[in-house]
Amino acid sequence: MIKKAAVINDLSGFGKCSLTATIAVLSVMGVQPCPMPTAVLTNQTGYKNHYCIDLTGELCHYKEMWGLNNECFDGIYSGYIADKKQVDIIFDFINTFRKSSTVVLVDPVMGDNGKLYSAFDNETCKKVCSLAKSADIITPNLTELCILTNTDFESLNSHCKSADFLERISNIAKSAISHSEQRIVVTGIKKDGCLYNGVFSKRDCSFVKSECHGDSFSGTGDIFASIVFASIINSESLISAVEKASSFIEKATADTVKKPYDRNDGINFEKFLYQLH
Ligand code: PXL
Repeated sequence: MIKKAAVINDLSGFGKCSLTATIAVLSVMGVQPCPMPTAVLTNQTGYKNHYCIDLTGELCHYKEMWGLNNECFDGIYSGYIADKKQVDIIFDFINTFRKSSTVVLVDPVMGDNGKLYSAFDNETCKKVCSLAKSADIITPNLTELCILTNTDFESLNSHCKSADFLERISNIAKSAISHSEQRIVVTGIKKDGCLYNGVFSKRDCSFVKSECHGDSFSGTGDIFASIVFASIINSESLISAVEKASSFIEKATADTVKKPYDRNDGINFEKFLYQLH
């Protein structure tokens, strides 16, 4: 039987993020994605113009119908939340479908580069932070780690040239672990022209280093989290999952910056997907 995962995220027409990324990555990695769309957008919200069809009122039908059909999932992935009211629905969904073997990954999508995404306010962030606590794995970027831990991003990032920058991040990440089995992957840490991804559990901590190409692009966090998620469902170790995700992003961003680009359009990941097979 093919492994199945519920993927709770938005569908954006442009930006190569959210479901567009997750469906592609999971499929090529042999995991069936079962999408539960939180919203349908013309574009991700970083573009100058976008229109969002919020699906909060429809989400309850997924639990109901999938429950009636006796569906079950090897993994549940939650990403972009279009309204704070969605968090309670997602909690309920997870509580209904989670078994001891289900991998629950929460990507606490809230912001990047020290700023909240345009549709987010403090109330929504609080709800996303509460959802993150219940996950087996969370994949915040540095901005989101700061929100999760009430850390000031600017003051943390002002140490980015210091020898102890990664150690500071380790201490903060460890403080964000909400239960003994939870693991945290902190993505997209920029230091000395390189990119680091940190992997943390109660006992262990390590960093995977890669080359940094260009800006912080739309969708890279979603592609990264999707590769980690599918790898874990496929019984790989977390560190090898992060190495795989990190080298994939490195290749696709290196290819993207060869030509003029707009960070909002995301990265050339399609042509490398076959390598995840
Ligand atoms: O990749 C994160 C993301 C997902 N979905 C939407 C977004 C963003 C980031 O801007 O706007 C709609």
